Amino acid sequence: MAHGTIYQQPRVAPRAGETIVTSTCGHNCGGRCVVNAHVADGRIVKISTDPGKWNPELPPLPACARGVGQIERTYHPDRLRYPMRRTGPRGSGRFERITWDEALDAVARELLRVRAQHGNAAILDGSRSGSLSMLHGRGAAKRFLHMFGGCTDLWSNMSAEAEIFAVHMTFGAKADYKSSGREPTDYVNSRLILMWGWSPADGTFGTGTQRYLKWARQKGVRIVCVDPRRTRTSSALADEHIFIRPSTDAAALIAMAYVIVSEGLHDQAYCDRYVLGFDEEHLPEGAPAGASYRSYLLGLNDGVPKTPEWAAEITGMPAETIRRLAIEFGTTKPAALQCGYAPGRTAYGEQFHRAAYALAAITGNVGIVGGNSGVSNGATGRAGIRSLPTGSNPIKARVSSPLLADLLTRGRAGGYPADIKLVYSAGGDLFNQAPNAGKMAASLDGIEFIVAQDHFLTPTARHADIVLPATTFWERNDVHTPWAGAGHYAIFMKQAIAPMDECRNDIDIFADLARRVGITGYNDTSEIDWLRELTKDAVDDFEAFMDKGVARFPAPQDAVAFARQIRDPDNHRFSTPSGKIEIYSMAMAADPDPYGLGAMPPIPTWIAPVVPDARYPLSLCSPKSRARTHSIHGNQTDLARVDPDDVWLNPADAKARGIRDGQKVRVFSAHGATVLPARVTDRIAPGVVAIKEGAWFTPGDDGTDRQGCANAVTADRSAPCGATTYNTNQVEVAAVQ
Ligand SMILES: Nc1nc2c(c(=O)[nH]1)N[C@H]1C(S)=C(S)[C@@H](COP(=O)(O)OP(=O)(O)OC[C@H]3O[C@@H](n4cnc5c(=O)[nH]c(N)nc54)[C@H](O)[C@@H]3O)O[C@H]1N2
Ligand SMILES: Nc1nc2c(c(=O)[nH]1)N[C@H]1C(S)=C(S)[C@@H](COP(=O)(O)OP(=O)(O)OC[C@H]3O[C@@H](n4cnc5c(=O)[nH]c(N)nc54)[C@H](O)[C@@H]3O)O[C@H]1N2
Ligand SMILES: [Mo]
Repeated sequence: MAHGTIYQQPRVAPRAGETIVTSTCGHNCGGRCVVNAHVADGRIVKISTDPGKWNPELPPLPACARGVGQIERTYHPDRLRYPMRRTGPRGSGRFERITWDEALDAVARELLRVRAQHGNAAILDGSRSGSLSMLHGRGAAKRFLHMFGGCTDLWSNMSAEAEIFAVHMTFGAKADYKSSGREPTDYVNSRLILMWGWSPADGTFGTGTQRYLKWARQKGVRIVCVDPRRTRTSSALADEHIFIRPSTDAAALIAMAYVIVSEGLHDQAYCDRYVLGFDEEHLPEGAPAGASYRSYLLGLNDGVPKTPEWAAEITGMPAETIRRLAIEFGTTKPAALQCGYAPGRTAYGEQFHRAAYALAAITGNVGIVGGNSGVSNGATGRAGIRSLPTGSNPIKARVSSPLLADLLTRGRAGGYPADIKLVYSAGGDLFNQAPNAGKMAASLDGIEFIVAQDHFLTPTARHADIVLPATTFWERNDVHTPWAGAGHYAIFMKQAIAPMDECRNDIDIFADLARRVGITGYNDTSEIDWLRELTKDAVDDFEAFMDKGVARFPAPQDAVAFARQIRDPDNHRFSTPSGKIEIYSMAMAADPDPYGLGAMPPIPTWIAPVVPDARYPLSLCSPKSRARTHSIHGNQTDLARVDPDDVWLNPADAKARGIRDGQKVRVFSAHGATVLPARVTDRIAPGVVAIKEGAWFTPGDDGTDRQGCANAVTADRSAPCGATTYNTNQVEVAAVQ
């Protein structure tokens, strides 16, 4: 395993009396930046970041407004400071202060009672991605619940399950989506970059990604963006922007493949050697005639050739644009398709990613310098750094994450594996971040006990019976690795201040609970010993790492994933059943419905995601806000100014509804409603609206949300692969009188 070189990134000079402590945001943000606390008299008085100059070999790791906003967050007047017990109805926000002993006794008692009366499956792990660092992350809750005998799990990844699934089916079981893309250092080697539903300048996707893209652009790489919104990334970098309706991307990619194949622009030699299922000559034994992708594209079975005209109807992209883009992608070598996760957070999200990888494969762009698989993560992975071991869950009750509201509403009567009686939420805000918040809030009557461990009285914590105040990352030591699996470095998150008031580390809270419920061996190791242990395969000089803050590891041998499989296929097979890139997935053919969530065809296929409904004519997408990491920072008025909440509406759609820019509007769907200002802009495609995800669900007496929470209107629907479907939702918008 590669060992690191320890660095101190450049720092802003401290003022007299200040010490500087290096850390990084522990939250589920796509960046992993240097965030320095200037500490004086035990208080963070300022946050600075890496002022280093651009150097592609040793890139600076500068923080954004959210990193700087950590000071407003840490000392926010609403911080939870002591344990509390609910005194009013659920959701009323009425609580009273209690002692840690009272709180932990109550939680332990309820855990034991629910386990005895209903079994472990009645306990739901509601923890999520609030903290993803190696020690004080989500693993603390999992480890506890697993040792307690297990719990029901929301198994699917809320961000990227469609990509995770599609990577496994296409590139093989051993391919990790985090390292199935390419290092940003390779962007400059492309001749064309096609950014598809990917805007790292809005939704950070690797620290420095935007800077590397700019570098590529300066070196003459052409950049085209396909997105329902003209994003900040697109405005800054793209030679061309193409609008598309959300949740229709597979159709556009399939039509591009049709053009490339019918014009003979595909790389037949590459397909013959590396690809399964492109044409009839390369199908596995037993596959029915006509099962190849080529046959599907040409409409040999269903009589529907997947022409640009066919896709134009579905996507709103002009047929001529699809044709031109396809020819450009098919004739420019190397060309890199860079996808975000968002188009996969749709009703058939797996088809989007599979169609994207297929396009990259038939043009011979997978595994070559300057090309890309379609995945926008890096090629590094975690460089051998591990997180707190959680053990495995003895209970096999698993539910697809977007179905949470339905699980809580219907339980076993609805075909789910359990009736949930207790929800343990440590570092998650699921009642806000999972879809259909209104249904969620209405589903809690049957739940006997909710524990929330957090920093604030979030929309989730408001519903809890017991609220426990946790430390923030400033109040403990930890280690973190890059979110996007690129850049081969790690940051030591050094403790800057003492725990605030009565706040405690999650792992210590669970250790106390473990003692109370009779678990032994939950944690016998000190914080620093854990961190030394978890990093030992990557970091030689742990003391220096603690002291200086950044460890850089050697770059992976190949900057582009799957380079070995392409260079030396005899010795390096893809880990698919056939050993090739599977446009035709043998695993999917053998088991089309592995999760009981709907059947999936073995080749990328367009499946219409919604039945048109005249009451809800607008397609909603809910991208990331620059002022938040999901719901985190949602209560910070200063930071909110960076990216105010609003609903983007095309001028034509606004005019048809008599809506002016800045006017308050009601956005509603079959599932609920929210109110927020309209932003009338030609930066969004006609027929599409966008609300930035993560605003705090704040329903009024009529159930209408007051603060622009996207999940007030989203459906609790799962894709067949388990993916969330935030970007497949139909709504209507009306002016508020
Ligand atoms: N500022 C900020 N950055 C973040 C996060 C955050 O909370 N805040 N969270 C991080 C996390 S956990 C994740 S998973 C990633 C998310 O990463 P992504 O999923 O890549 O990010 P999104 O912002 O959801 O969407 C990216 C772009 O896709 C567009 N889009 C939405 N729906 C569709 C569609 O159906 N088709 C097409 N073609 N485009 C579509 C949006 O307009 C947006 O510009 O971001 C990470 N970065
Ligand atoms: N409409 C819509 N909804 C979405 C998305 C979308 O695109 N559209 N994107 C989805 C995505 S990509 C994701 S990843 C999920 C994220 O969903 P979550 O992981 O539930 O969201 P966060 O808002 O990050 O919530 C984390 C909570 O953890 C708390 N927290 C942070 N650090 C700590 C800690 O150290 N200890 C404890 N105990 N608590 C801590 C925070 O205060 C916050 O309340 O949201 C999803 N929701
Ligand atoms: Mo995510």
